[in-house]
Amino acid sequence: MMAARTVAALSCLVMMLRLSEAAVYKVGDSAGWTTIANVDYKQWASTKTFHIGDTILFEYNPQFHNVMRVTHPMYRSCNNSNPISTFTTGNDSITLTNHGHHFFFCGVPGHCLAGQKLDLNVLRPASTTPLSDPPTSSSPPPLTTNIPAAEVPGPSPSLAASLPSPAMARFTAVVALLVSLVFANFAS
Ligand SMILES: [Cu+2]
Repeated sequence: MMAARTVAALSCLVMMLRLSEAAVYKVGDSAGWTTIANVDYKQWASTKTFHIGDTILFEYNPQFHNVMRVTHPMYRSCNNSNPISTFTTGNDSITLTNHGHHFFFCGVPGHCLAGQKLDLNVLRPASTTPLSDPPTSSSPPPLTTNIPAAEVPGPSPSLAASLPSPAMARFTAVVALLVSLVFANFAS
């Protein structure tokens, strides 16, 4: 009972930490990148808010599909003759590095026409997004992307030792929070 509450509190904390980091969106959610599930990728994209630094993940069987990034005219006409880039692993992570529309489709003949196409719009960085905010004294700056502190609940000593001081301060704050959480649970 107590353990379950602690676990719930910890997962809450991890989720809160992840909210401040770049998001990863699996295209099509559980259906993935496919033609058989009749996924409306336009609808899928419209339910998300994409920001620079977010990652989209295309999961599919590479025997049957691929991913091509294309221009808007190519997207509209399902023209696969000259893609900007092509991905074929079946597990393709693409980090969104610039704002505006990003056009993708499956380059296997007929699949784009069948609706396996994705147009997503990455929002222009606003002054309110944490990415462009200058660090303030009241809140520590967000962890840089090459430190996977939010991915592992208990960073190894070597990782902790290599953290720069702002990240170290944040790490210490998180540990303090964890300790207080555990104590709160045991006290109740
Ligand atoms: Cu396909």
